[in-house]
Amino acid sequence: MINITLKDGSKKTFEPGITPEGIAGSIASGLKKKTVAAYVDGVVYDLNRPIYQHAEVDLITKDQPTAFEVLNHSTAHLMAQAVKRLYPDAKFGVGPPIKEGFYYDIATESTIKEEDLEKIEAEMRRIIKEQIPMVRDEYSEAEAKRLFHDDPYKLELIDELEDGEIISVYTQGEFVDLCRGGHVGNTKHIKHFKLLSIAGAYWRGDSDREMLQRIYGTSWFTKEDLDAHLAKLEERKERDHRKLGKQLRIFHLDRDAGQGLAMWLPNGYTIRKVLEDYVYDLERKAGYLHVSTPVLGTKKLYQISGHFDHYEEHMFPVMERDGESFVLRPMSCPHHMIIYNSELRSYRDLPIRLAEIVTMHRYEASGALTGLERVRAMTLTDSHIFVREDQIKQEVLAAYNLILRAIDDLGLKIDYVELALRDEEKGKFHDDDEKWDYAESVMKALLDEENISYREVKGEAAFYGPKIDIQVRTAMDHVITMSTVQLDFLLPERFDLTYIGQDGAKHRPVVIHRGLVSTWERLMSILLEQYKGAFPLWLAPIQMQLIPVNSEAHGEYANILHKYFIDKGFRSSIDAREEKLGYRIREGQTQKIPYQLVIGDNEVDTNTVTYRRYGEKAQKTVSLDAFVTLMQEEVEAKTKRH
Ligand code: TSB
Ligand code: ZN
Repeated sequence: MINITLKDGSKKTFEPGITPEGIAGSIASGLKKKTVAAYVDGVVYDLNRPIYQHAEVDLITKDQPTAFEVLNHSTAHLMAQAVKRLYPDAKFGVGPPIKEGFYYDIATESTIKEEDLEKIEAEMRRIIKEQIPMVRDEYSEAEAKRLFHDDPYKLELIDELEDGEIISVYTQGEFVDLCRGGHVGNTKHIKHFKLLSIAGAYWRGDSDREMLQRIYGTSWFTKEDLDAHLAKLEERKERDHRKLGKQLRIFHLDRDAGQGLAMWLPNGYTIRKVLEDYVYDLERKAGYLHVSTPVLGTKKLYQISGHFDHYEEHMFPVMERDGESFVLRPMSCPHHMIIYNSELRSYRDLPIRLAEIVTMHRYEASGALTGLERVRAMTLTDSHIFVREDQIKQEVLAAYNLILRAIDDLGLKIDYVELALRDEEKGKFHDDDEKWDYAESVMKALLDEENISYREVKGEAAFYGPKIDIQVRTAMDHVITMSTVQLDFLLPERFDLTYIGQDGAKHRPVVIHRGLVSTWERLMSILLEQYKGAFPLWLAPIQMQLIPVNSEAHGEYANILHKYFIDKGFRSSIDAREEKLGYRIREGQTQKIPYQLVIGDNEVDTNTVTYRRYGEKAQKTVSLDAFVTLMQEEVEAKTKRH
């Protein structure tokens, strides 16, 4: 007999070979139904894996996160078996559970298409009905290699296992797979699943190796959970800025133009221009001085700054001409340091707040590129603020508050504030411990004093200093940085920045790097997702659309109105096509235009406008003047609607 100690400390004895399922069943039939697997001495055991030794057993029930992983991993195997039946030449890469489901990488001569997923699902349902057990066996390395002799992927994985590691192989009917395990024991336990999509994925994530076909899916314990998850995915897709950006003609990406090199379409550029004017004005009023510097700089400039020591992997390679070396800048700080140094500065001049809307280029791995959210060419609402030590606190706070003001005007929701610190990773950060400790302690003290709640994250700092990052959550549930305030004692030294103090001697200023509302690219992705494309009036690329009911009878008045609105500074458009009224209205709505003005006899006769606000049902008729005032007030109020 073996002694099993359960989580609550109770002990039971069983015949050797008892399974987690057997243990659960010996306690209560309800528990048996809920149990999916178990930790046996800390190792995840399949529901049907026999236990032969005295052990501590912690049953994994459906309500635990690990249970979801076990179920999804099992469903990946189920899918692989179905794929193998349908595509006998299929070989398999890796098939792990992921946050919301699973995937499996597949190599086959056939191209699996989106519409084939249903066929695979049907085969999976057949296998479930066959109630096939998932049986675990242990192999030596030599045996495992013999078993998988014609499967290069599995052989590579076996080669990478630590010496002496137990190699487990699962047999599921005619299907055999190398796997660490944690399975639900029998295909009959899988019920509510869906295959979602198919994408290309390099073997081992290495772009020099072959491309496999990756099928994503998700699997749940109840139909309600599955349905709720699918509804969430649907809503997420509707909110995804890549979809909205196409639908609303905001930006365009093209392989020939280059990955991650986005082009702004007329609608997108209109918004960008409004934002640029807004930021310029906001900063000017807050005492910032605007400058403009080139996208190209010498290699030397970035050697002085330390970018070549700590940031080279994010930079495009050096270009040579006439014996000189240049780089596309990944940041503007070095240029701003040089501008600071171009004049003699006195303590009375500080703080000096240099601001620039900076176009810069960064090498981001192609797999990381995401629509406008993560790109390779980007334009940042940047600033470098040069301060005396005694001004650090007030200027970091002023920068932070200006950021909050902009976020409020834009009507955006933030997820949390992060304090990004360095960690031990060599090479990623400059190595002056004293400077680091001081800069980090200044930032912490400041946040604490101001009662700003934040999460500390190690390893996410800039190479030159700690950052306060304002984080937002994307439709795809990624957390990304929007705004940032960074404290830097390094670059002032690297560029030998000085000012003349009250004492007549030279002193070193401190630099605060600040990104106001991210890059236009990332900001646009955030705006699109948070507004689901229905921009507030001040940002909307087209603010009003005039629709004459009949172009002959009402076209002229519509044209007069259109010109009048344009003159008043509004972005008006007119749709006088010979299409049905209802069709034109619906099309305007898919473009999420804030105001639609339908112009018929009544409007022409009484010099009025009849409008409908996007998202509202009722139409209103008002005088032209009243309408203009309403529009002006709404633009003025930005996102603070009355
Ligand atoms: C604030 N030198 C500082 C600057 O003075 C700097 O460049 N900081 S940064 O590296 O954190 O980048 C600033 C902001 O650019 C980030 O907070 C983020 O919002 C945005 N950003 C960074 N990388 C990308 C990218 N690949 N695509 C789009 N936006 C990006
Ligand atoms: Zn900077």
